[in-house]
Amino acid sequence: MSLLTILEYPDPRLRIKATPLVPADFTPALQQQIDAMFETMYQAPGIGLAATQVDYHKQLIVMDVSEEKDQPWVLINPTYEALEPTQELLQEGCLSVPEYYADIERYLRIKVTSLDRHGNPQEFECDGLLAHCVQHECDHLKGIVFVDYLSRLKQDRLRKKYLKLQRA
Ligand code: GNR
Ligand code: NI
Repeated sequence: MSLLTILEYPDPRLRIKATPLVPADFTPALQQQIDAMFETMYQAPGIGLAATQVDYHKQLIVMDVSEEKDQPWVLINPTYEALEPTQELLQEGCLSVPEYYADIERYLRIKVTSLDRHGNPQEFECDGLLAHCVQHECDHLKGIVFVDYLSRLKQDRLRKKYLKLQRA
């Protein structure tokens, strides 16, 4: 087992923008990084983990939204587009903001384009929780945390609360 440390809000490293992976990045070391991210995500437990959260600033996401936790997904250099303008509210949590939940509005249906763990192109359409999760993880790669969508007042309270918890 090699568990990685998950950065916690308001750690400034969560604001670093991830860079795309290039063909030369597809090494055994990358496969080890992906496996370590899955172990970390399953152990947490979470349904997704972006590389940014483990202080690795490349465009890499691991996800598994299945009940049985037997459908690992790897998204590398992901992009998405909305399939319709409809947005929906869904309660989100984040491993980098432990034990805090908020309703966040995101596209209901999206088309995702990315590479898989071997660098092969993959494309899929999704909705509901999976679509929310992809948008949440893609935000992490851009340095965005879901609490950024909340009011300034709520963000100020959260920042203070988590700084205090981390000092303790
Ligand atoms: O485990 C997680 N659950 C979740 C629920 C709703 C929307 C998004 C998520 S992602 C989150 C794990 C995490 O922090 N990923 O970055
Ligand atoms: Ni998150």
